[in-house]
Amino acid sequence: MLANVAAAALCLAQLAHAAPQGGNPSSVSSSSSDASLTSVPAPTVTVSTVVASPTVSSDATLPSQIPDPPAQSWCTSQIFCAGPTVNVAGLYADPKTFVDKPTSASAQSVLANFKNLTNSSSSLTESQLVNFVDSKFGGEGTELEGLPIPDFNPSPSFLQNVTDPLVRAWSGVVHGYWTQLIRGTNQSALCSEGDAGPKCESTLIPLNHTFVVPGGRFREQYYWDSYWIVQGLIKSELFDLVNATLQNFMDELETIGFIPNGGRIYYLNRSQPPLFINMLADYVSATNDTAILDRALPLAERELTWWQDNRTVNVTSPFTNQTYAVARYAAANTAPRPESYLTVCLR
Ligand SMILES: *[C@@H]1O[C@H](CO)[C@@H](O)[C@H](O)[C@H]1NC(C)=O
Ligand SMILES: *[C@@H]1O[C@H](CO)[C@@H](O)[C@H](O)[C@H]1NC(C)=O
Ligand SMILES: *[C@@H]1O[C@H](CO)[C@@H](O)[C@H](O)[C@H]1NC(C)=O
Ligand SMILES: *[C@@H]1O[C@H](CO)[C@@H](O)[C@H](O)[C@H]1NC(C)=O
Ligand SMILES: *[C@@H]1O[C@H](CO)[C@@H](O)[C@H](O)[C@H]1NC(C)=O
Ligand SMILES: *[C@@H]1O[C@H](CO)[C@@H](O)[C@H](O)[C@H]1NC(C)=O
Ligand SMILES: *[C@@H]1O[C@H](CO)[C@@H](O)[C@H](O)[C@H]1NC(C)=O
Ligand SMILES: *[C@@H]1O[C@H](CO)[C@@H](O)[C@H](O)[C@H]1NC(C)=O
Ligand SMILES: *[C@@H]1O[C@H](CO)[C@@H](O)[C@H](O)[C@H]1NC(C)=O
Ligand SMILES: *[C@@H]1O[C@H](CO)[C@@H](O)[C@H](O)[C@H]1NC(C)=O
Ligand SMILES: CC(=O)N[C@H]1CO[C@H](CO)[C@@H](O)[C@@H]1O
Repeated sequence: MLANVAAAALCLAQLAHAAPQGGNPSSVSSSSSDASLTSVPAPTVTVSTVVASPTVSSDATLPSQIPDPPAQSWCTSQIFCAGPTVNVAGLYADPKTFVDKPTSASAQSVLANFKNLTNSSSSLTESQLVNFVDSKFGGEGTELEGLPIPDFNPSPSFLQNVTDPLVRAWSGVVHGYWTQLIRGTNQSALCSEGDAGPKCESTLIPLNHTFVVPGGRFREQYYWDSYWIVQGLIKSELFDLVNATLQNFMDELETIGFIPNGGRIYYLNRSQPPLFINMLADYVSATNDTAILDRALPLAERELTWWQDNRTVNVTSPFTNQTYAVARYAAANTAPRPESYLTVCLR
């Protein structure tokens, strides 16, 4: 079996939600003409197009194809959700790399090209697949852009309360990481409509407001990560970014009906701890912006209903015969997770 049984290191990285990349924020290039102490220019988001690094030789033939996992009604992309071929070939150390690459042509034509390639499936080699992916897919994360934080205050008041000078200096550095983690959707990089449908296909769920990413492979907005991000943003007095984060979640509640795990279609049947209402409460306490509640409260009710209807079971205690409503995680999914396909934690 050619499956790339990814190393435990990856599992650790997934758990740790990898630290922001980009190094020391004080070294952010100041190319922007109006750069000043309080206006930090947009970071250059390195859209690292990871180079394929298969663990087998390039002329190795792919394993005979295992049957496709059952198609999932909620994730209909034939390229990114169902097919195992690219994933079992283990082109990248992280299976998330492939599913975050938008196609460079219509889904229909990419699938036709692939079908053509696999006509002689017994001899399809690792290098043929690398060439195919390189020519038909773009860089992972290319639809996102780094954004500046207007009027970034490098010295918010919480820092004055940190008495130990070393801890204060370190807190200032951590505060500076915000400048590396602000993203927007690059609208002109999204797949546009052509005469015969979308000109390309991508797993990204585009968001209309600015957001903060956890960093590393987590290049989208995430649900419960945002709860912790909001705690920090409030300390850092970056209230507009909290508002924008909440606006994105409200958009998702309106358009999707619940808040998915993260901003990719392969997360559409998974949520995360439902902390929207806590983020909202923290934001309103910190800002007194009660105007947000007109839109937010009905949507918070909607989220609660979604959890009650889709994620709650009645459990009767065998000891007391009392029945309790228990909310739990669940996913209507019987296939491998596309972004963690065949990833096995060894420890
Ligand atoms: C399929 O392969 C043939 C032979 O190499 C080529 O002529 C044709 O253009 C290919 N079609 C597609 C859709 O890739
Ligand atoms: C590969 O198979 C497809 C679908 O059966 C067919 O349309 C195409 O012409 C074949 N290509 C080659 C190169 O044989
Ligand atoms: C700083 O400490 C004072 C005194 O404990 C407290 O009143 C104030 O809220 C603190 N400020 C911040 C920004 O945490
Ligand atoms: C946005 O996407 C367009 C089209 O791909 C590209 O030319 C432009 O450089 C992107 N902007 C940023 C800031 O990445
Ligand atoms: C929060 O964001 C919304 C949408 O962009 C905007 O209309 C509203 O004015 C913002 N609220 C504050 C207090 O800035
Ligand atoms: C973003 O705005 C566009 C255009 O107004 C809209 O069609 C789309 O549904 C919005 N996205 C979300 C997640 O609300
Ligand atoms: C919010 O409003 C209350 C009541 O007017 C006031 O006591 C409190 O200081 C305000 N908080 C902020 C953060 O402005
Ligand atoms: C989930 O809940 C919503 C609204 O509460 C309901 O309309 C929908 O049918 C439920 N979906 C499933 C798969 O149970
Ligand atoms: C749990 O019990 C309540 C009260 O009897 C009922 O309304 C609800 O539909 C039950 N929920 C489920 C998931 O069975
Ligand atoms: C729980 O209910 C069942 C059936 O109604 C009964 O047989 C059992 O004795 C009850 N147990 C307790 C602890 O009340
Ligand atoms: C149970 C569940 O989560 N169902 C959802 C699966 O995803 C589709 C598409 O987003 C939703 O409509 C379902 O409610």
